[in-house]
Amino acid sequence: MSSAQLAPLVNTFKHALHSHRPQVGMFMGLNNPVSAEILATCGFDFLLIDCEHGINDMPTVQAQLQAMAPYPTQALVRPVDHNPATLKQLLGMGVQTILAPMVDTAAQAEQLVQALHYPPRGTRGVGTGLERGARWNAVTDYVKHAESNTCLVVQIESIQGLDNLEAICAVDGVDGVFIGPSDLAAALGHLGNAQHPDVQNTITLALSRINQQGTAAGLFCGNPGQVAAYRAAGACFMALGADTALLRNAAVQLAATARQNL
Ligand code: 3PY
Ligand code: MG
Repeated sequence: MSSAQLAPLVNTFKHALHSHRPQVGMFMGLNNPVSAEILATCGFDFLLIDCEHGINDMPTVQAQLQAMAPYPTQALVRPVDHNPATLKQLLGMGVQTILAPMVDTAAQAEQLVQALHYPPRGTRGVGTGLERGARWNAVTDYVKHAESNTCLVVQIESIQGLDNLEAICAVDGVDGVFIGPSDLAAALGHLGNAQHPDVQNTITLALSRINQQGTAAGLFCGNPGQVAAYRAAGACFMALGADTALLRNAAVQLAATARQNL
C-alpha cells in the first residue's frame, strides 16, 4: 500500500452488533460540529446524527462526521426518509451506519438493503472519486470492502412493524432492529406516554422476539435508570437521550440552583 493509500475504514459498530456486544450512544439534534466533537470525547460507542426530527442537513452532517472522525466513536445517521438518493448521498459523505425510521414491512427493509449496497447485491451508484466515504479513492479497494462495513439498523415503531417483526429480522442485510418508544406509544394509543405499562410490555416482548431471530436489538432509552432492565430484556444497543435535551435539562437545573441561592 503506498503512503497515499488508506486501509479500509472498519465499521466497529456493525461488528459489535454481530457479536452482540453492548453499545451505548446518544441522539444528536443540535446540528453543530463543535457539540458533536465534544460528545465524541465522552465515551459513547456511537453518536446518532438525526435528520428525521433534528434539523441536520447534508452539509452539517458532513461537518459533524469530520469533527467526530479522530475519536473512538461511531457515527450513525437517521435519514429523514428511505429515499435511495438521500441514502446514496449519506454513504458518499462517509456514513457507514444508517438507522432507518418507520420500517413496517420486510419489503421496505429489502429496499433499504438494496439502496445501501453496490451491485450485484444492491443498486448504489458508484462515484468514489467524488466521495468522502471512499476518501476520494484514498481507501484501497473501497468498493470491495463497502458491503462489510455498511450497516443497516431498521426502526420498528408501528403496529404493522411489530406484526412483521420476524420477517423484517430475516431480511439479509438488516444488522439490527431498533424500537422507537415514542412512535410505538402513539401507535398503541398512548401518545406522549412511552412509560405506559402496555408500551413497556410491548417493548419487552419485541426485544425478546428480535433476540429469538438472532438479530441485535436496540432502543431509545431516555432514562438511564432503565438501562439494566432493558439490557436484561435483550437490548444490545441503546441511545440514551439527546444532546438537545441534555443541554436544556442541565441549563434548567443550573438556573434553578442559582435561583435557590439568590
Ligand atoms: C421514537 O421513540 O419514536 C424514536 O424514533 C426514537 O426515539
Ligand atoms: Mg420515532
